[in-house]
Amino acid sequence: METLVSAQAKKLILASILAFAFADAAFAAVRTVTLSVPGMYCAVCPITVKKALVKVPGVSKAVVSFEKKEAVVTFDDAKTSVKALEDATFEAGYESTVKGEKTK
Ligand SMILES: [Cu+2]
Repeated sequence: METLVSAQAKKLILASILAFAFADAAFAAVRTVTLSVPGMYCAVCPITVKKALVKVPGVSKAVVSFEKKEAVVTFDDAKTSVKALEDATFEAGYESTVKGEKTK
């Protein structure tokens, strides 16, 4: 009796894990975030930042503005993360933080 219950419980747990994994995959999508990059001090800086960002696998677009001191990055949520984008600019010499996200 007890083993039957626990077997059913296991099945239920497994089912919910699977459901969660599928739901997660369905939500993985293309996202556009704006990173604040305050350390850019001349017209060449955005080029360096852009190069660093587009090198990240999953990034499809990076528009870097020196005037606004920000980078608008479009990326595939399943392949990369905001953290990876921040790390990429940091490694290029520019600290960045998320300013906002564009939602459709
Ligand atoms: Cu510069």
